[in-house]
Amino acid sequence: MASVGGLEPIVSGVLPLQMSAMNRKLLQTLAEKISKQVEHFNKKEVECLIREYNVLLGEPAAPRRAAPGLDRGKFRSILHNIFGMTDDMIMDGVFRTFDKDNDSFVSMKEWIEGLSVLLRGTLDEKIKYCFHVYDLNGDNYISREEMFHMLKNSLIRQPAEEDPDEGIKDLVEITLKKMDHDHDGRLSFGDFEKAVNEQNLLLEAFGTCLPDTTSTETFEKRVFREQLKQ
Ligand SMILES: [Ca+2]
Ligand SMILES: [Ca+2]
Repeated sequence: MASVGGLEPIVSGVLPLQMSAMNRKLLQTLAEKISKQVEHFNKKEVECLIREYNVLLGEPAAPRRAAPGLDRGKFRSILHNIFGMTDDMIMDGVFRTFDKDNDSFVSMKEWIEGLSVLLRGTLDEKIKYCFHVYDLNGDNYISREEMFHMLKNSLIRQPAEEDPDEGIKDLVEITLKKMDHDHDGRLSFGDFEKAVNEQNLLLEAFGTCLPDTTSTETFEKRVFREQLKQ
């Protein structure tokens, strides 16, 4: 079997073990239930995503006690290794956005819901997702300070620049001018939505939080390959 990005041998080795841990019938029932609640994936695809989730989750630390989900560290390494994300602040935002019930773990359902936006979301769904990632303190606004932190984090510093913070402050003001439609000095969801609809490139204005086409295709090809075989 050809190795896809070095992941194939690990996945093949773990999969039978995981399958015995979760009864096949149970898996199908669960996949059916989730596929009715989550957009963009059919039942077979949900089944593949559940298997992938179990592989990523790994062996439970205590026997017979299943982990409540992917913790922040595990989730961040997935974002980095599979979807090529590099920015810690943004990855924390993605974690917070996936973890809808805010229990510090990404559950199976939260994993599939999040991926439905990441891999196949409509523009509207992606606007909601990105806004949530960028609203670092969860107060429903992207503030000047939040923009400053994210832009500072994502920009490569020019060594010749005397005061790099000044350049970023300028960039924040330029961005606000472009996106702050109601002129209150911060971005509401309405501001963000309007700006991105007018200019789609602004969707990831404050840092990469969506996978590029290549990593999306690679992930789908690998994870859904079981389905293609059947
Ligand atoms: Ca959760
Ligand atoms: Ca905020």
